[in-house]
Amino acid sequence: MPTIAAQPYDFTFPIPGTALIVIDMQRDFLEPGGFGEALGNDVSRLAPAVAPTRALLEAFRACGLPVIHTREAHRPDLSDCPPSKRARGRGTLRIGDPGPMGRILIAGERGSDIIPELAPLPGETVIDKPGKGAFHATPLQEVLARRGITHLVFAGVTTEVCVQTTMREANDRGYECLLAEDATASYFPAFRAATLEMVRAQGGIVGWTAPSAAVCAALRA
Ligand code: TIU
Repeated sequence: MPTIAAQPYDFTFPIPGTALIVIDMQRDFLEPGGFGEALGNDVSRLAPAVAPTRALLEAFRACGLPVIHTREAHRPDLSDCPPSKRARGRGTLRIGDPGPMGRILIAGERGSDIIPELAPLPGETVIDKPGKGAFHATPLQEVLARRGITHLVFAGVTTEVCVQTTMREANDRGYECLLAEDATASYFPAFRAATLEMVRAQGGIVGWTAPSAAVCAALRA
């Protein structure tokens, strides 16, 4: 089985049996005029994760391994958005409000699209999720079970919100999880760094971390 020089120790993964999961690389988080900016964030902070995520996509696709994309996106009638979530943040625009890229964080709107550089290919699974974690109220677990996936490599945004929540959900469900260090970003660089530390502390209590280049090299070998 291929092995990645990871922290806190080597990560060995099966082929097949490993999937890439790209969390919420949407206009709403990475481009001006979306949810991230409405919450008061500098969205340019997420840009460094794009090229490493693209490299991972290409490496997984080249090996014929599954790629799963998620989008944080609500139904147009907001029936899957708890009022508590909509009220939170007190942003200039709230979930469901019309913005420059359509309604904020609503499925089917332009802002909800995955950015063009990381667009899903036909046949790749795209999961819309109403929560921060990708397992909550979605078919993700069935999708992984059907494909015999036991190991997950994570990329996406933001590190300490949707990526970490999903990784913790996956860890509790028995998946072996690795977070690609440079393929994830936060509006708060210190939170990204802290999340990487938290994941791999205590002998990998949530999982492993490694640079995307190490993941790609293991896949090429
Ligand atoms: N606000 C923030 O950092 N993140 C989110 O609201 N969602 C995701 O992380 N995708």
